[in-house]
Amino acid sequence: MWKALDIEEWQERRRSDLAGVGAAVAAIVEGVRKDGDEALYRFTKEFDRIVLEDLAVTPEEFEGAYEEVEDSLIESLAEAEAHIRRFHELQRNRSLWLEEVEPGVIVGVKTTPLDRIGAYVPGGRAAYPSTALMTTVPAQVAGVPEICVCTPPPVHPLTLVALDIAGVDECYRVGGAQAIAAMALGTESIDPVQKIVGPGNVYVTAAKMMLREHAEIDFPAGPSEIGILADSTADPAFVAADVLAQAEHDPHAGCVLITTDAALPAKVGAEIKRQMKNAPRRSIIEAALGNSGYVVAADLDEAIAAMDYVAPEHLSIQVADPLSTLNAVHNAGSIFVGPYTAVAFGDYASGTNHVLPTAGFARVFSGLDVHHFCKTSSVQMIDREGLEWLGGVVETLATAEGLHAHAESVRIRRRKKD
Ligand code: HSO
Ligand code: ZN
Repeated sequence: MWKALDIEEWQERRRSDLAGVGAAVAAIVEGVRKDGDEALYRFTKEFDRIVLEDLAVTPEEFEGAYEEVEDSLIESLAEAEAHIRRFHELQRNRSLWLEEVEPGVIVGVKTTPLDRIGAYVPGGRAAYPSTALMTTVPAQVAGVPEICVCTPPPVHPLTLVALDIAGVDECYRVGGAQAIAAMALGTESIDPVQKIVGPGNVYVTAAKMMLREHAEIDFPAGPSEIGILADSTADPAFVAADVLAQAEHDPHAGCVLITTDAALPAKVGAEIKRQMKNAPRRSIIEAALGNSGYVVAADLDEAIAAMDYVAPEHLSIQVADPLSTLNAVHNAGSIFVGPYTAVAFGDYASGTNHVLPTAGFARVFSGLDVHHFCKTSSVQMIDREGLEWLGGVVETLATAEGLHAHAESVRIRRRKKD
């Protein structure tokens, strides 16, 4: 189970899982396009084995959810929400900045939130109130006025409490590829959104990628992964605990340990065995360990290069000098520095976002943040002085491109007497 890995093969496999569900997802998308709400009821019956009475969660259900959740849990959710809000507020751009870069030439950027976004909150195997917070709080901090949430039935009261704490009241009980299709294309009950964010299984991720011409997406965020960089100073019990915490998410989760210590993998393997004995989610863990293993590198540079190739969703650094390793790595969705920084802190409560690119996509995408919910417009403002300062350059370049009217649009202004 816990074995030496060929990381190229490993990565190849994570990508091909997505391609394998393309035809099934296309049929679901077509169903929603054709039949709207009726298709959502039909697919929910077929896939979730639930006969729905209606799609939208009512205000009474939001209110009633509090009665089913313990007070201490509500407090923990509220505290996590506050930390997530604080971290994301730190990312917010000024809504407008302008700077005079030459006399009479002012440039700047105006940031505007999107009008309506969709957040996918997984359900099924477990309730994910933490993901409800991670997807909606940054959108709120960005100033998005309409936030639409889809989550598979039965909707857990904890998810509703989390949404309520975040200040979101539009939620539909629909999951899977059909939820993504509904948010991208719109149905009788669900208005279409401009962008869809949030993690999901391979069906959800494939649907997001397929519907990009209708709604922009954050990035592929599929089954969870961890990469651990460790040397001989790492505690095998901590490493094993992080592996198991990732493995319990999903049978498709994947864990890679890359180490400079040839003796470490066996110690971690023994710890995994010991710690998983009484794990409640043992069968999921066992399946995920089938997609997991280790690589022994000659030195730390080689280990870092291999981890950059993996570009893991979560990177845990458990080496003697973790800050210099942090400096040296390039590709990871979220980075956990030092032996005490369990990935679970970022999953729930440090305030960083846990919606992150998987399957090597951290090479090109960043994790979810406030910027995903905004767009920017560049701004320029030229006065008479700037017209003289820069007008000649524009005229010369426009003439060189043979674009007479461009040059003239500047010349006509320069000729004008005040
Ligand atoms: N590790 C998951 C997030 C999560 N963990 C939710 C616990 N709950 C993907 O980053
Ligand atoms: Zn997790």
